[in-house]
Amino acid sequence: MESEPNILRRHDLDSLAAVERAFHTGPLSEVVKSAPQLERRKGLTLEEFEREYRHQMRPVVLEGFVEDWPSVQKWSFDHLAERCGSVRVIVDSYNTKAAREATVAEFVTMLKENEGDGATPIYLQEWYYQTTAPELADDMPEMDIAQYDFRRNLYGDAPSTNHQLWLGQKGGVTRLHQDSYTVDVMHAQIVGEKLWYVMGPKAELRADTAEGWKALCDSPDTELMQFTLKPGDVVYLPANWYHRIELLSDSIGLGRKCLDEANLRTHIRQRMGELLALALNPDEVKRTHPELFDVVLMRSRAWANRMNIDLSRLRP
Ligand SMILES: O=C(O)CCC(=O)C(=O)O
Repeated sequence: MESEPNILRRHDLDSLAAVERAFHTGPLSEVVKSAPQLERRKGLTLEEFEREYRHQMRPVVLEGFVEDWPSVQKWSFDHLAERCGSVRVIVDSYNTKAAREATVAEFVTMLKENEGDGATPIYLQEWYYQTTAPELADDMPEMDIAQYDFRRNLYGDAPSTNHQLWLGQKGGVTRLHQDSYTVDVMHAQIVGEKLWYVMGPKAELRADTAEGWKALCDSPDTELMQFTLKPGDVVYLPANWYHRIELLSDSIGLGRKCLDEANLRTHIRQRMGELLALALNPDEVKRTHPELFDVVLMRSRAWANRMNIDLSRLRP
């Protein structure tokens, strides 16, 4: 298997660490400080959103778009502990060494005990709350701008992984990545503030050297921008935009993914590609992506389930 030439797209731990390091030291760390702000629009109608942003594949922050959501009005960590304290979640799931299971109530206690200098921020990333705490959905009503999501046509109405809650402490970071399977990102900020850095889908890093980073910073294809997402704001990022997030305060956000029908073919090809690699080339996949193997297997099982595919049979 050939290695991916664009380091930004690699998933091995060394490449992920190199990219994260570049936000703290070297050419990129200087450039991000003065990166242009992503456009912000207030009072955008559905028609304007579709015409000026979605159909042009232009990212935008919709300021105050969900400011009247009950979650934005009343949620806090304590509120969630009272409401669904016994629900089990995986805390720090993006860090294989730190990942651990806890209840929501235990997680909130952990946050309170993890204060002070030198404490590593705790982050509950990608909580698929729809299966374990579906009642929370009432506080985050569906957005009209997300109705184009084609996943419902593909997978039906069963609770899916395209709504995720992200709860974490000031200083928490989600490293630079693109979302899998060519889905658009819509992220609503519920509590606190997050700083986002984004880069366009053509951003490319060929070498983890000062020259490599300088070339990335100088290229017009990189389209580096920043913005702060505040309670009630929603960001729309078309598929394949890179994003890195830093929590400026304790924060709760809702990640809402949307599959644009225009990306259907690519979406299916990527899902099938993953399945075929697992089925036909498992040893090599395990060798080249040890940290991803189990995740991909789990995702593929969930996908087969959603597609009503019975994995114990060869014929329908
Ligand atoms: O808020 C975060 O930390 C990450 C969110 C994200 O990557 C997403 O919604 O796609």
